[in-house]
Amino acid sequence: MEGRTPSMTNPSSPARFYLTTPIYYVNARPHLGHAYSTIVCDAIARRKRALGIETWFLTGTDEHGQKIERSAKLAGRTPQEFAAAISGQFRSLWDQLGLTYDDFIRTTEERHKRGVQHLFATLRERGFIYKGSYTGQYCVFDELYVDGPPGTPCPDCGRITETVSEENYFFKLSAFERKLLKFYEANPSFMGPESTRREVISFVRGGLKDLSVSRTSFSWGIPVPGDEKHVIYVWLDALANYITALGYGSGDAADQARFAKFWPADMHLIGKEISRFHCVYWPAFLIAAGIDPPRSVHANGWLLFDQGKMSKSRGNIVRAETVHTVLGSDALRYFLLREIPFGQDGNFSFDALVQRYNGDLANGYGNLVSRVVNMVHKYFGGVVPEAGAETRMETALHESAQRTLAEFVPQFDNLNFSDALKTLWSLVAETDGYLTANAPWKRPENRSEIEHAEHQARVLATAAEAIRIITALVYPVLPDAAAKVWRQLGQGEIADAARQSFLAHLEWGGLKPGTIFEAPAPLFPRAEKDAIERMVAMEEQNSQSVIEAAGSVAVAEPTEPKVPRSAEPAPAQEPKKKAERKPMEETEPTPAPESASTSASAPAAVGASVASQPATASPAAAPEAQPASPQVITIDDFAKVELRVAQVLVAERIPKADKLLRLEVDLGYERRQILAGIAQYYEPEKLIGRKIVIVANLAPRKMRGLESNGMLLAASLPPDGAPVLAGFLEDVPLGARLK
Ligand code: ME8
Repeated sequence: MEGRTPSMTNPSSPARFYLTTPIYYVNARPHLGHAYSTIVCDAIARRKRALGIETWFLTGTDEHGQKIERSAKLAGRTPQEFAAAISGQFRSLWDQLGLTYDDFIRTTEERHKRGVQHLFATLRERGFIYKGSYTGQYCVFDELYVDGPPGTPCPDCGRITETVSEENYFFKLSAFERKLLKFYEANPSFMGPESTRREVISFVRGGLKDLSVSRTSFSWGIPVPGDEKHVIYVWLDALANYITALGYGSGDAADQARFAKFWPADMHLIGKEISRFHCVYWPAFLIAAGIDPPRSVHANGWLLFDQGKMSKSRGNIVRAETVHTVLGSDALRYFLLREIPFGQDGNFSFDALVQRYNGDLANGYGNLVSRVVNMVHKYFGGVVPEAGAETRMETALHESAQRTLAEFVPQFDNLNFSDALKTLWSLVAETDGYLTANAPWKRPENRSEIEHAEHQARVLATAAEAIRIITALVYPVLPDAAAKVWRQLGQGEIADAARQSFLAHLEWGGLKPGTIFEAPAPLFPRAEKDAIERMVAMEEQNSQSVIEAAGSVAVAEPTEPKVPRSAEPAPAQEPKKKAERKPMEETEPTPAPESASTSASAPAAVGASVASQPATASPAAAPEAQPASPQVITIDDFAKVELRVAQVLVAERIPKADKLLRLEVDLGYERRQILAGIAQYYEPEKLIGRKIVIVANLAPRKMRGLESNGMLLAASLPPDGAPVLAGFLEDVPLGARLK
């Protein structure tokens, strides 16, 4: 099935749509950055399905490689256990947020392993993989080969690279330089945004070297078929998920049919930092294997928090669960899509989130729906009246709705979500203005009762129709709220409408007279000032908890309480940029808005902080038995021990001392020598660049004529006390004190 000749063209197929998120590393739990990419895909998938396009939306987790192997070791778990726990957290978060992925692939699954080995074997058979040797620098964090001498920092993350020297398999990437440039030229919409396109093209123009696609220095990966001491390079393994999930490499007829139907992918949505892998390596692998490249790769910008990319290693993360609990997942979706022009970096702050929520959702769309549904109930017993002939004002609103439709569709479909929502909210504002200008709740003295009833019918039926259009268009972004409004408008289940491709037939006039409205129900209870405080407190409390609830994987967290700075100070008053709220006309029957902080679904306020706890491992993670009668020390005794983070700069064996290594470590404020009895367990070159924990105030000692100024911290594993050095999942500054 993969033997088709690559067409090198970019035809779009309207009948089906295959889109994917990156598969996320399981070295750390999910945060808002991961949620962002997955939410964008969910919004696209929902719209495509509601247009009647057969859609396949894939997400999953990337579970192999040295980084995962090390994280698992630090947590005292096997890589399998560790990966399963974190992968489960991703999946359950996506379910909690109501994301409608069609498949969730884990790279540790058999179907994936089989497909990757098939791909590797195909590339080898076709002459694109050969054996050679590699000595050079490697960044374990980014799983990236880096040019330069030992000690070169990784160009992506700045961490010191490790020197690897291995016999490896190589992929002939150098053969693809011209082919790729021609491919990009022939397919101008292959990658976006423009900045990504320029960056990728200039990278390829700079020359492509053959790529090492196997490793022998660790084993947590997929073995090279027929040469099992090699594991396949984690990026070749990971990228292949997009085809193995469709059944590539399987002999099964149903799998083959699915692959033939959905490949090539219409869109790989990724974060901008992994464009090179997706726009250079991936199409090269595919073309080499005789498979069509994907139709497009689109990079989202970074979600920033505290001025930096939100990431576990910086420790500046916010969890999607927090926003979901306090404001609901629609609020999060709306904020991310409206606030950040797709493709650009954008700031996240609780303050901005609550402003958007109150301004656009509670006071905007939510208030408009509530006004109209209430008045249809009050004046027409909940039955949509006959609108009658349009006046100039109805024609204006009707034409605006048609203009909105015409503008929204290309904006959304070109991933310009922010402008699409801005366009739609102009119609929200216009409908609101139309209602206020026509004041159906007020009968002027010169208008008869019959005339007034006609006026009310025309205005309310027209406003309700505008709401129906708005709701249909916003459904991919606000699926929960749209479902509620659809019911209130007497349209039934929006999921059924989506299955019947309602977005393909959306036009003015669909709300029929005689339709029976359901009872009004609150959509977006106004967020009170404590909503921000609660979210900040939830994050603060979470950053201090040491045990991951979902997988009971022990992950040491920073011991300093982390209050996200940009959310500070939690405003004591209403958010500054409060959106205009229309004065409530005396007789307008709009119910008083509820407050988000008092809504039934919101939990009680969480305490602002919990006492700082020393990092402990779960029982399962502590392989050594507890001492029988632990000696108790006071906090003052503990405070005497100065534990600090240091980085290994030099590591070498000491002649005639087979257990000792001589290390030079950097504490940020000073460099010092330490002798450590770990030579039988650690290769010195593998320690260079590694961050460790040392006892910094230990009296100097002389060993073998050399002075040792400190001691390393390591777990001691039974039966023979093998040391495992203490380290961090997050990036921590040198010299940081452990308390
Ligand atoms: O790179 N802002 O996995 P990963 C926006 N396993 N998006 C963000 C983000 C942020 N602050 N943080 C993360 C990997 N993301 C590889 C991918 S694919 C074959 C293999 C999103 O866990 C963004 O989509 O580091 C980014 O590309 C992805 O998460 C990286 O996830």
